[in-house]
Amino acid sequence: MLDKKMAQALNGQVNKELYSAYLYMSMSAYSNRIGLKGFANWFMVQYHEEMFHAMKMYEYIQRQGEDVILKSIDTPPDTFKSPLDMFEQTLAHEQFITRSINELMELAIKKKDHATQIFLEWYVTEQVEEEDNDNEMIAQLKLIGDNPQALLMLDRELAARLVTIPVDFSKGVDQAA
Ligand code: OFO
Repeated sequence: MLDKKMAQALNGQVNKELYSAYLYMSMSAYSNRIGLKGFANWFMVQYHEEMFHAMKMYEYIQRQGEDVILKSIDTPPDTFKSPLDMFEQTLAHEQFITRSINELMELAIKKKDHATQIFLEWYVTEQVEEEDNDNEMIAQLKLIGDNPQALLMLDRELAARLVTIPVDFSKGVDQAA
């Protein structure tokens, strides 16, 4: 059973996760356009992870007997100044998502909704990992600076990023196998 306000807030988060997916798909398209296929792969993997975040919440809302109400998704930016700019925008977006997850958790605590608190813990942990990944990428790109050879080496490394998304959305990405 979900409180109506909680269900509405979770539905709002589904929309934010879908926007995240859309944003990273746009970054993937831009990376491909400027010849950085490894970055394009990194962001496409991120797109799949975000779709998983949205679907995990979608599944939880329904499992708690509430309706999923989909709203329109905002248009993401389609050009970026540089790979560093993409990752700085990614980090800023993830910090916004972290604040949003924290607000959901605060609402669940206020409503004494223990099931939703336990459910949201997965997202709290996930956000720490996401921000850490982005900070690492920003640090590496700052070290690379204007060195195209080093950028191409990083691009090759990012081409190897893989993801396995479980069909059972109640699981985590790392539990897919
Ligand atoms: Fe990137 O964690 Fe969901 O949005």
